[in-house]
Amino acid sequence: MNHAEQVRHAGPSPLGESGYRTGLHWNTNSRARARAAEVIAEHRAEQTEVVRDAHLRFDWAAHAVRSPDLLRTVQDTIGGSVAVENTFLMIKWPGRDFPVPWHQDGTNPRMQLDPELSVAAWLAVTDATTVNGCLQVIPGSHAAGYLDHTREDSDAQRGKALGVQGMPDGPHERGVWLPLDAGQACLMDVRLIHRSDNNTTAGARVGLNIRYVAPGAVRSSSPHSPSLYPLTGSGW
Ligand SMILES: O=C(O)CCC(=O)C(=O)O
Repeated sequence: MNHAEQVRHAGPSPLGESGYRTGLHWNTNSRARARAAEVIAEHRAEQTEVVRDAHLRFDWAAHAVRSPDLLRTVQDTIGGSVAVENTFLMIKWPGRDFPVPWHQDGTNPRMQLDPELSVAAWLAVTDATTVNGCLQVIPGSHAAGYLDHTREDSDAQRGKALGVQGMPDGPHERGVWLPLDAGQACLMDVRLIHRSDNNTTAGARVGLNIRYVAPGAVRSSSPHSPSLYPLTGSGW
């Protein structure tokens, strides 16, 4: 997929005017915290910030992507046939400089997701607060469609998303914080502009990022299209 083949996809969101939904649960608070403690213990020595393919590596994450409240809402949003296109854990360690710039989950130089047929989820494994790096979103920002992003650089190798061009490095006047307790989740339109800040607390913050797709959602430049992990329905 070269630049000319990218589609802007401006327009309304299957998640309504705001382009996101909160109030979802993927686990109980205490079980989520127990999973977070395991993740933190495993990765503390290396201070790993991004753990890819969490749903293939951890049983708890494989269960999380199918958690009933979340999956039902995903199906209501993009239809009954749902697969996981991508997951990763993001760990923000105390004292590390690791802000995630304003970005959109549904586009990168290698692929683009159809926003009618895909949705992004962010699951709080620890509590996520305004001081440890919870998400900030710009409500309604999906409506302008996919925007130009900065070029890939060393940050991308580190696992960080590419930033939307022209956005500030920090908070935005229209930005809304989305603090979540461990065990809670939110869904976002894949065009919704969002970021997360540094963790300024003494404890690690852990979040599980998921991209869900329906059949036909992925446009890819790679001869090896992403391998999907079907959860429900047919057409895969
Ligand atoms: O986990 C985070 O802090 C945000 C990650 C995120 O939005 C992303 O990398 O797509």
